[in-house]
Amino acid sequence: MIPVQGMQGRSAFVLGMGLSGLVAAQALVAGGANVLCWDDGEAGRGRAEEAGLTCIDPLRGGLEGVDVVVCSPGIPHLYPKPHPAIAEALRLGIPLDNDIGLFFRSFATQDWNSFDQAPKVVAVTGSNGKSTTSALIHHLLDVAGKRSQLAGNIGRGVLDLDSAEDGDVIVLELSSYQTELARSLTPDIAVFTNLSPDHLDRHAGYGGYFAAKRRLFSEGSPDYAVIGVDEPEGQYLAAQYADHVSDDRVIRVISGQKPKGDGWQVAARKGFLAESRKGRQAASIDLRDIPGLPGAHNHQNACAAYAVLRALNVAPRVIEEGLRSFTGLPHRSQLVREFGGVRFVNDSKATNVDAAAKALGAFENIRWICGGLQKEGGLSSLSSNLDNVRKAYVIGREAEAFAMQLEVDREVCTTMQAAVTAAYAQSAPGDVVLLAPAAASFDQYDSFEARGEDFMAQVAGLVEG
Ligand code: UMA
Repeated sequence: MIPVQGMQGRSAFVLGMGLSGLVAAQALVAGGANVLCWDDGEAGRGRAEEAGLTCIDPLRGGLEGVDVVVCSPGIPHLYPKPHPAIAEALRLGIPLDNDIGLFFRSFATQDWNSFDQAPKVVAVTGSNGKSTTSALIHHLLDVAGKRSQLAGNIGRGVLDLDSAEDGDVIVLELSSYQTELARSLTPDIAVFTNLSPDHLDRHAGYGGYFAAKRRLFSEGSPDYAVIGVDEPEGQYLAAQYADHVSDDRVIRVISGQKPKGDGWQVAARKGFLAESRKGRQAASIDLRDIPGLPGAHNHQNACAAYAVLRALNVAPRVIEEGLRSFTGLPHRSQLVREFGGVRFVNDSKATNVDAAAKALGAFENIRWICGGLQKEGGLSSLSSNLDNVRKAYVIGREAEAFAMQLEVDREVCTTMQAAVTAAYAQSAPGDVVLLAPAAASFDQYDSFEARGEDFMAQVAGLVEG
């Protein structure tokens, strides 16, 4: 745990006792703060009390005399409207922060004076590919023999990290909820993967969503900015950050095009990664047969992670070795099994149309398991991605209505078991049974993870039965 600095004898109120809030409260206590907490759920308050923390209702005097309110990322701090406790804190003029802000102010310690190499922080944001890129950077650092730790939106509160040792690299995945609120955001290397609409209600629209992510670059002026420039927002960010076209502090990540000009660039094109610097090709890697990184979207993730490692002076051949041994993350293009010449791939994390489209572009001869709780915007934008689909097997409580919108051969299965059984029974060697729902899981499951686990259990049942 990283004790929070600068709060000795001061008082903090932590809102939300989930993964980030609970450890933030404990880290504040470890730093000598007087801490009060709250969670709207009984289970959250129970967790706090079990950890020896004091819960008090913020709307019944709990915020009196408080120096800072630390808000968990899932709790709206501004849009669509502030949580009532935040509204009260704002009315009282109490500063707001989150665990990310506390982390950046507490990470460096006196011990660093004796280190040969100061620890560094790599922070990754963007709409898609954040988790894979962050996990891949962590893996590549490991292969390169550099000690690293991974936390943030990937499922571990940042203050839960161990204090850094000489030469450590910390890799943080940061969501827009987290970057928007942090009062301190000073990574050494900042990464922006790409931008597409998500969480718009929490940021009052697309501009607010981009502005939240942009703070990672504008607040702390990182030494290196690795920026996906496939969308105008990435191009704008790079152009704002760079002093001139060939400014080496910016590494541009490009998809589907060759690098152009003098700037430092890493491009993914036709399954190859190419690094170009000062107008010359510096390295090239064939990504096509790397099982842990299938598809153009994963090649973009590979380029971003490669760029970070290059900024840390790791040689291309060491990075290539690491890319080849990366096994991917659970529920994201995860190769579950190959059985009777048929591959089973779990991309349960494809909870929206954009992510499902990317998964559909990564494979051929697809038996596509899709459906669930549909998101805004319908499925029409998927129509250009259905060329590789042999047939869709639709799950979910509203499977029939979902299936009606698909312009492809389809079968209403409703349950995962029926879908996996039918897809396998109708498949031929070379086919891929792909779970990429293009919908949230909450109509049938507690989470996308539970849905992916069910898919894997049904596949195991087929193989064993
Ligand atoms: N709560 C309230 N009042 C509310 C809402 C929630 O009291 O109005 C309480 C809940 O009862 C619960 C706690 O707040 O006890 C949950 O807090 P939280 O939703 O902020 O979740 P944490 O468990 O702290 O997890 C958070 C991130 N969650 C969200 O951003 C929603 C996790 O990202 C992250 O891994 C974790 O911190 C550690 O940093 C998850 C996520 O879904 C994976 N992220 C979103 C995404 O990827 O799309 C952004």
